[in-house]
Amino acid sequence: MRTDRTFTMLKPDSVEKGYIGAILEKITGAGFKIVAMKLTQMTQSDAETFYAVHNERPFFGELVEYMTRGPIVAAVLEKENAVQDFRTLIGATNPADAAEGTIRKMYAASMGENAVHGSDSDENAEIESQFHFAGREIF
Ligand code: IDP
Ligand code: MG
Repeated sequence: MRTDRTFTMLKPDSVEKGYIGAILEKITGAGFKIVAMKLTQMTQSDAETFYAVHNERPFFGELVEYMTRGPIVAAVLEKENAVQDFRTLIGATNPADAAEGTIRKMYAASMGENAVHGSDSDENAEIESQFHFAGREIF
């Protein structure tokens, strides 16, 4: 299992607020190389599948509605120790708890609308990348 790739989404709130450029600048400035990227919109079924691990949680309906309400930027990122370093760069799930200078601290509004996704393991990075991209779209 490779350890130098992770998967991210700039969530609908980031796109709506015009933060795509600023967030990508933070990501590349932190040493991540973009090896796949697109603007896309998740369907209800896409979001239910992508977040299936959370389907028993009370916020699941809200999460699916949020993630499908507009376009997202999906991307695969490459860097040594990618998963862990990217989670550090984005900060805690709740922006109120996120460290100063992290993407969620800078750009997220709330626990629900928290600007950006980052895979939580090498295995999920691979699964999530393949969910959004064909092999020939990852460079
Ligand atoms: P993560 O994105 O930091 O890995 P997870 O616990 O995997 O956090 O939750 C997935 C997503 O579900 C979060 O990024 C956030 O958008 C949403 N979420 C998590 N907890 C809550 C909550 O308590 N209320 C509303 N939305 C939540
Ligand atoms: Mg998670």
